[in-house]
Amino acid sequence: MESGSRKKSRRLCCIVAAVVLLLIIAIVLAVILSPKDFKSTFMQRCKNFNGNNCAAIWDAFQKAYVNRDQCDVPPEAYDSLIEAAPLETSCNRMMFWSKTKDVAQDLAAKKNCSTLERTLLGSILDGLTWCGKRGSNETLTEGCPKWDDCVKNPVRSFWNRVSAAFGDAACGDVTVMLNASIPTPFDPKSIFATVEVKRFKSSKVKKVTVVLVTDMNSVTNCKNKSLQDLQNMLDKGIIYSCLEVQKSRIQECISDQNKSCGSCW
Ligand code: DVN
Repeated sequence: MESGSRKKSRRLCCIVAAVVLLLIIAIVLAVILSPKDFKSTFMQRCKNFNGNNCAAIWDAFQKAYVNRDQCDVPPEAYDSLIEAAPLETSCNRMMFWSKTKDVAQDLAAKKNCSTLERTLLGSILDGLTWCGKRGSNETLTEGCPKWDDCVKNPVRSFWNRVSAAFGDAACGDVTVMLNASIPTPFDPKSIFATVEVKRFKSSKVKKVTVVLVTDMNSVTNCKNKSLQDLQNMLDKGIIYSCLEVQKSRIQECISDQNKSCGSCW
């Protein structure tokens, strides 16, 4: 015969197990963003950023891909979105990156350098997936083409289009964070190479500084052939420099409140 106290402890542990199970289910459901949640996430992020004309920005955004073939959404489809939400940038603080997303975003979040993902459109859509389909006015978040499934998919075309606008806006001293742990830090197939650096004009961009992030896995340095290709691609008149910077040093700098972005190297 079970004593009263043992019965109580059994009941308690069942309640705790049920609560934990419910919590796990809630977290899993929250992670799988439904179309309705996609729009509410879009609007919430827009409002959190500055809250200006979010409804108009949403309308311009979904017009690019709704009721269209999922592999027939060119970057130009987002032109009216760029008009509705022009990229806000400031000279001498713009930071581009390639294969260094985490450290670049960490630095931009804590210091006064700005990446595309810190602009209104970049911050709203970073990390999200979306598409439409013929015959429907819905925004889908499941069953959408993956990045490499087709070039003109809604997500890839969005990033190509906003990256073009970010490259066009480049001005003053520009930084690009590249990865010394890969043999070709300046990847000719990357968005930075195919879209952004082509738009650096010597009338606006005075200097490009490559911050080559090094760590114990580094396989190359500033003498890398692909970095010479980058330098040769630049407009005449744009000063080029390359700095090899330990990842640990950047991470220390991120935690140092008094240092600004550019003083981390
Ligand atoms: O300068 C930056 C920034 O301004 C951005 O607009 O473009 C530049 C970064 O793009 P990139 O030069 O192509 O650098 P990456 O690191 O090769 O790719 C950047 C991002 O594009 C990746 O982080 C992927 O985004 P995700 O999934 O991490 O949110 C995406 N991407 C690129 N190639 C991909 C891919 N995603 C999936 N498969 C691929 N093959």
